[in-house]
Amino acid sequence: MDIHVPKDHPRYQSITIREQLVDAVRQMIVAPAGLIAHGRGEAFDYLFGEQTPPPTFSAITAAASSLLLARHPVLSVNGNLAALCAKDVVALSGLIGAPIEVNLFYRTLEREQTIAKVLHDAGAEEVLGVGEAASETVPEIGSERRRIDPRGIGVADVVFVPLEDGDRTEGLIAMGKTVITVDLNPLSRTARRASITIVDNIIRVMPLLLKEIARLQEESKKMYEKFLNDFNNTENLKAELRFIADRLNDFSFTGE
Ligand code: PTJ
Repeated sequence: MDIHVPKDHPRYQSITIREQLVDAVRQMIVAPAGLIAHGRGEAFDYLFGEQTPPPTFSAITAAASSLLLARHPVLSVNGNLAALCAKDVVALSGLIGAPIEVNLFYRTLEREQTIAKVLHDAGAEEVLGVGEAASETVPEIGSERRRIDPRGIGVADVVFVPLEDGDRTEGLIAMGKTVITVDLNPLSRTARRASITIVDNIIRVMPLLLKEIARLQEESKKMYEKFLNDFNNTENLKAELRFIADRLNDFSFTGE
């Protein structure tokens, strides 16, 4: 179904993104549950005023530093990320020399291949994790998401896994990997267990992260280490929650 949304509609971007995801479900890029996940994200985005919350900028700096310091950074891509940000994922991969790996919660070979095609069409030369290539497993995970590619997440020291589920975050952390996630929900298990959680909409995060990495490339390794040492994920999540609480408190007095 083609719907026409006027560009000056106050919810133009949000409606356009929804339509993009609905269309991606039809193409089997996004899992049906991906729409529910997106709706949950949208609810939190409302609480943040649909803008990058101030505490998130230090998480982006820490994430950029961690990716620049990594020996084997890997970008893990699921259906939602492929549907929303394929071009930016490919740009990030090129900027830091990180392989891209498809890793799905609702894993079928057909979806893996379809998502790999989306990434190839966006400019990716190689996409790991498809079919038999994902021959290793993350211990202690029951779902199909335990499968990883030995050339990708298997050897990674730092894994960028936006919109992730809690089990795999814990599994990757238990394997000794640094986990960078993006999650609009600062209360999720992923947000709390990850090494670095960027609390914001992935749509806004990718351009900000690309810009921050380009800026930091001028800096020294010592500076990256300093930015990382200065960052504390738990404290950052508390600051995100205080930001929401203050906003709601203001609304509760002014009503607007
Ligand atoms: O493509 P697959 O098969 O790997 O499945 C992907 C989903 C997202 C369906 C799967 O990983 C899943 O069920 O994830 P969860 O456990 O629902 O977690 C997704 C998290 O992403 C939730 O905490 C949402 O708040 C968050 N989220 C959703 N959309 C966005 C988001 N965070 C940032 N930006 C978004 N656009």
